[in-house]
Amino acid sequence: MEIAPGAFHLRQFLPVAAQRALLDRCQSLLDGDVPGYVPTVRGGGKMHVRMLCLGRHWNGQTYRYEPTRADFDNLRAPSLPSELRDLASEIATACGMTLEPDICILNYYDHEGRMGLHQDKDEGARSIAAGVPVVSVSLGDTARFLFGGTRRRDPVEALMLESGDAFVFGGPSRLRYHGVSRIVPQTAPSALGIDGRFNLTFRQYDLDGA
Ligand SMILES: O=C(O)CCC(=O)C(=O)O
Repeated sequence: MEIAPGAFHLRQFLPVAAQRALLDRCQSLLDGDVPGYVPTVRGGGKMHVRMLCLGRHWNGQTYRYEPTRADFDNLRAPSLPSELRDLASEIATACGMTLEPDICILNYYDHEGRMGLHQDKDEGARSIAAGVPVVSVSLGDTARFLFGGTRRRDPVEALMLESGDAFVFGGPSRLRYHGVSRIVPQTAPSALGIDGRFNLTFRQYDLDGA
């Protein structure tokens, strides 16, 4: 469903078996050799998610992408697995857009998890200017997702993102503010056996090398 020009909510894009396989992948990545962590952002506040960046690391102090986790443990960001890359490209194509992702931010939200309204604007200038979409995939408990305009004060719509849903925002919607106001406990499909929620957001930093 197109909810604004360039913004699409694809309900139940992933069947439960595919959600299960992706969930296993997310859990092993988050608890892997380069584990997820709770970033401290500028000003000293802690985020309300456990985060792991693949492909490039997003530094919560500088708000820039970099190869290693200079704001945490200096470990190199794990590479972005090809099957995750392919999934994100497939979702973008389903919305009539093109994405060759080189970054994925994997977030785990417990029942207290949330994320304030923000724009995704730290990717390469050419990629943003071209409106290359951000593709998001949700697994586990439902999230109340906020989607606003390109100015912080613009009205905000609340959408419930359920397990298996994809959300895509590109073109004129690429710089819309968005966030997660709450997680709805015990709403994950029982077959997943998960408490809380994973979200993967795929982005393309490099467009023709910039
Ligand atoms: O969890 C979500 O649905 C949104 C995540 C997000 O906004 C981000 O990673 O920038």
